[in-house]
Amino acid sequence: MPSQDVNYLNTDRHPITDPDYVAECRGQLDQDGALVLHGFVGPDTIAQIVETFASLEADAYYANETHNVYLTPPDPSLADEHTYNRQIISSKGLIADDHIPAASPLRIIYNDQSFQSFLCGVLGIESIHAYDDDLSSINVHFAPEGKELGWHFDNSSFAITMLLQAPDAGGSFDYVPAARDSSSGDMGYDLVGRVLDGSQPFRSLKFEPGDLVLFRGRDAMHRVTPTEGSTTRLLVVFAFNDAPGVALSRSALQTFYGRTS
Ligand SMILES: O=C(O)CCC(=O)C(=O)O
Ligand SMILES: [Fe+2]
Repeated sequence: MPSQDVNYLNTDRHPITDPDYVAECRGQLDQDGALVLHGFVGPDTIAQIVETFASLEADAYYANETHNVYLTPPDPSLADEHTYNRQIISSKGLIADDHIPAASPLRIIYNDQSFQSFLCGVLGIESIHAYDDDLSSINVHFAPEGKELGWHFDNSSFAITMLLQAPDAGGSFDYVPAARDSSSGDMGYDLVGRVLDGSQPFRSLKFEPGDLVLFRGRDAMHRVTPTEGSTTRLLVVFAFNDAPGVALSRSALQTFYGRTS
């Protein structure tokens, strides 16, 4: 039986239930560390979502703290100037899962079985699960003029995002593939330091509203440059785990959302 929700997804262009298409996407993600599926959701649906979130912008939470690139607390045994302890600014805001309307197409897409099966196939995982807390699963990021997301590595091994509204300028997604190797515990201090000093070349990933982006952000160092102009950059992060029952700790929830429930 076809999923009732599938009409939000452009399955003509992206036949997500076709095993050959899944294999093609998986090959590209493995090769590049990133996969952009252009026009995954159509412009009418995107316009509908943007309209809803424009009125929610005032509720967005802006964490007013710096962080290191590893998103961990500083190590007092290392110097403040050590790459591990260098502090980065992230000023964008967000709306957490519990404030995403129940009827939002974002929630329907997130829960869509064919979408989740597609992600499993592309990511090479057995099963996929929402976060076991009220805040983490679907987040909408807001970057009005001047706001940014500084250089970092993600905690999760994969990230799934979709741009909802592009800024007039700025808001570039920049990345350095394999800047560290988390599986071997290699922190990549030399390379990370050069990136922070601005002396290391990086790539930029191009995507438009409605494009689905899959990204291995645990080892690729990445950032989003400040928004320029009066149009807010709006982006949804679909966060999943490959095991059930995973929740962010209370301290992580407090850091990312300013609250724990
Ligand atoms: O805004 C983006 O394009 C990337 C978001 C991101 O890197 C993150 O949420 O960790
Ligand atoms: Fe990230």
